[in-house]
Amino acid sequence: MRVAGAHDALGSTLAWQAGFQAVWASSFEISASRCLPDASVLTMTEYLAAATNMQKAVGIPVVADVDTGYGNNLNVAHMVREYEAGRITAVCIEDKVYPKVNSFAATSHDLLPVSDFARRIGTAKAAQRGEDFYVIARTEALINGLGVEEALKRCYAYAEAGADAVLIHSKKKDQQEIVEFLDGWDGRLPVVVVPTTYPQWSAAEAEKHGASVVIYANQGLRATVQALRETFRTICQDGTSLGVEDVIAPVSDIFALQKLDEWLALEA
Ligand code: SPV
Ligand code: MG
Repeated sequence: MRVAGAHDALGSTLAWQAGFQAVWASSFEISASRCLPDASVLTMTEYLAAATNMQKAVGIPVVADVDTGYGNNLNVAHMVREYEAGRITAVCIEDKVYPKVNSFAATSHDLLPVSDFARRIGTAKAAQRGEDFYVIARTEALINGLGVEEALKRCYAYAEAGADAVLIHSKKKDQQEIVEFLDGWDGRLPVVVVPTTYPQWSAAEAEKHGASVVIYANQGLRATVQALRETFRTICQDGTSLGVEDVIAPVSDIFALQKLDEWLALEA
């Protein structure tokens, strides 16, 4: 399964139209859309509102990145109930200490003891009310430099605690430690990978090595930043939008994304 990161309904819709099978409600994207760091600054309510706006717009599942779960196990139970009530299909909780900072930030990434996070996963699973809600356990062991063995040990413990899938994250420039993880994994649960810093590793290769889900977590946001920057700079410099008209979407395209005809038909 291939998943694209987004932070709003528009990005989610474009990912869906492009053929992605799910949308990642990325904490990095959602916080960046407010020009705030991905550092547990926004509240659960704000992340939830973003995720539900995304889910309302698309016919594919939203997988919500819920960081560390926004506090202790009480917060995690509350979070699960709120996301489930918001019709979110899955949440992904990471084993870092709250407050967390984005995995690529040059700072410390302290982990909870494995038994504490396993209990947290158990709490999350016990809190869900229906059958169709999934909890992904994400280990930051490789981000913390603890190695593949520790990452495997943690993921087995999280599987034991009831996780529905595990996510293994790396900030290395190549996929080697992810491949080692996949080679060492016994396949008891699906594995999710996020090839941001090792883009040369294709989804097809990841799947061949046993990954079930590949998340392109932030490429949409980075494309948006680049496109807006170039467009605004050109218009500001030229004093006319003529130089960008051929490369920006026509207004009719925006009307189609808004489903304007369907809305107008309600009053026809
Ligand atoms: C996110 O997209 O918010 C993620 C993935 O958690 S990463 O930014 O790579 O940590
Ligand atoms: Mg995140």
